[in-house]
Amino acid sequence: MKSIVVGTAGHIDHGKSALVQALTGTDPDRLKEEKARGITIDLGFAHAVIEGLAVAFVDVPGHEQFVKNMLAGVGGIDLVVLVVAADESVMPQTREHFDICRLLQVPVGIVALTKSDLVDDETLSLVRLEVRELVAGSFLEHAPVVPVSSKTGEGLDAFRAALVTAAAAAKGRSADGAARLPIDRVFSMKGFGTVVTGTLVSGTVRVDDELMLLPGDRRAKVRGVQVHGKREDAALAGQRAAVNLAGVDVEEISRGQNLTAPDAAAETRLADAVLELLPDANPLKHGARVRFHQGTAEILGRVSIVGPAGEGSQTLKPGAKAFVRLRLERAAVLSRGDRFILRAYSPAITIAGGQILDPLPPRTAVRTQAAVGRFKRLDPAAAADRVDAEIRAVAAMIDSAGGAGLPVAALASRAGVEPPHLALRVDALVARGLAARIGDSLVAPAIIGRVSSDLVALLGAHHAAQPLSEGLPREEARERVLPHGHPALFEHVLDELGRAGTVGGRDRLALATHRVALSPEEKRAHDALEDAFRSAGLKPADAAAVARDAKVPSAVADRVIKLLLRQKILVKVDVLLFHRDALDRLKADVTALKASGGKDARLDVAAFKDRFGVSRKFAIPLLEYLDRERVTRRVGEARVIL
Ligand SMILES: Nc1nc2c(ncn2[C@@H]2O[C@H](COP(=O)(O)OP(=O)(O)OP(=O)(O)O)[C@@H](O)[C@H]2O)c(=O)[nH]1
Ligand SMILES: [Mg+2]
Repeated sequence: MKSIVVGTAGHIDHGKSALVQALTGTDPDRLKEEKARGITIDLGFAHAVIEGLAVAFVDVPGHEQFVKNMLAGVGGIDLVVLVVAADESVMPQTREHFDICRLLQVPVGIVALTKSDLVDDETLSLVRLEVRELVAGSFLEHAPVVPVSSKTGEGLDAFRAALVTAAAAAKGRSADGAARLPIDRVFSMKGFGTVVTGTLVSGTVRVDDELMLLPGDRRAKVRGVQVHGKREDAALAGQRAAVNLAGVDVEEISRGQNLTAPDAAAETRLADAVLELLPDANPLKHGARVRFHQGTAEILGRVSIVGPAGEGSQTLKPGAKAFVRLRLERAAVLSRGDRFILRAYSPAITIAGGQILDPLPPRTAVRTQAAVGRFKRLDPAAAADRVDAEIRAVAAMIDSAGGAGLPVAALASRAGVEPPHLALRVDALVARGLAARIGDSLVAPAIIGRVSSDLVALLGAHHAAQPLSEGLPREEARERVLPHGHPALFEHVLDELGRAGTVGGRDRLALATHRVALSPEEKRAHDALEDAFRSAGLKPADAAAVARDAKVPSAVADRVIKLLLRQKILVKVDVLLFHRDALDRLKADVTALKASGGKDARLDVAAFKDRFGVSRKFAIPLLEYLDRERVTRRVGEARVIL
């Protein structure tokens, strides 16, 4: 059965609740205070099946003090019934509620001229005219205007027929999206525990799902689901659902929070958006404090107008559209594409509405021309279609992510891409040259090019400054060209440069063209020192003495010895330096001892001293070296040859 969520809207006392009751048999006013005062205060809910269509009604209060409750109800509706009492016609909250629905882009609606039993035909025609004037040029321009009396029942059949026809035009919500349910009520039910209700604006909620409560980052498991008062295995987008949760107490949840799939939306206090100021609102100043309404949440915040500071840029004119950055005083749960309403801080009247462009924007300045450029890329109004809009926006997010990259998961939570489309969008971004996939992230090709050329320049500079060094330590190179970047990006760039034959090396990176360049003096020192150490064998030479004998200045000797060590021609054992060949021979000789000495070949310090002609002072570090090299293993005072 097709189902739809229908919201009422309209001025106080115009007959919204009475109409819902007439259609469903349920009085949506459930609070004691509502009964006593004869008005709706908070949201009311009722449902009915009308000509095979399952209709869930969200009845809202008309009182100007309770517009915030109205806003909590209207967020997820598919169709609005704008209620205008025939005996009063269009009143202030008729306009305000209508503006809100228009700004939230409620797709379709119908107008009910209620209390038709109280007026004559002439008055009815007059009210009709006033309504037509109000809705001219809007989504309700061609909406049916149906006179009804909840008292006599007159017009109700025509109203039901109009509702079913209009519902056919309401586009369904996507059950493929990530599950998101802005919570409008929380209560505890005996025998069940915590229950939250709300309109499932996208995705599917199934029994046993592990979901998140945001803000707050709490996990909750779905124990049961009810739709229209019946137990179900799942609730789908576009349905009102009651969800029984395990693992959370009622006290921990409140209206305004969201029940979502992991990665469905971002928890954020900063959001970039496009805003439309109502024609009859006051001018909106840069930095103005406002009430931000999204889903079922109301959060105080400030609005920054985007663009270079200049004449007129400090204030937004009534009726104007602008890019803005919202700075919220508490966390909201947002994704790209979410619609929201702004009300003035005081008096609390509706002044604007808009759409989120980026719920996790980079913390860069917004009063610049560069910021305007970024917003234009995020703005769906500039795109050919929805797919194009998503790709342009994600590309802008990738660019501003720089070397850190944009995690693929952010395409869903931040860019609002539906999970089944993630892989397609990634492919399209790569195919269009807008992104490269690096591990779990997307990185702008320009960044890869930048890191690559920075690394080549850095290595060039290093070789020029230190011609004796074979290269720059890998970690140091990464720190210098990509301090906060994605680690896989550096490896990717190195791979590319390696494959192209530009850069080589493992622990130390060098340009392929680099050769350790020795000056004639260094070359002479290199040969002299190497010869001296080679002929010293296992009697380690004193570096300073060798340098002195070869007439090499000590600064040059230091440099050249470091080079010999890096080249692994010299090896440091403890504080002693040996030529590599001497140590290799030692290892071979000790191993050969085993061949001649049988299975249980042992070597003690005294035997070692005799055999290799070294003093005790050098024997011990050398034996320990052999242990480390796994040629021998120490057993008590002796060594077993392995
Ligand atoms: N004569 C007549 N009275 C009606 C009709 N519909 C509603 N009323 C009366 O109008 C009053 C207000 O009706 P509600 O349905 O509570 O109005 P509402 O729009 O829900 O008001 P709020 O929720 O407070 O904004 C009640 O006394 C109803 O009995 C109607 O069709 N004919
Ligand atoms: Mg009411």
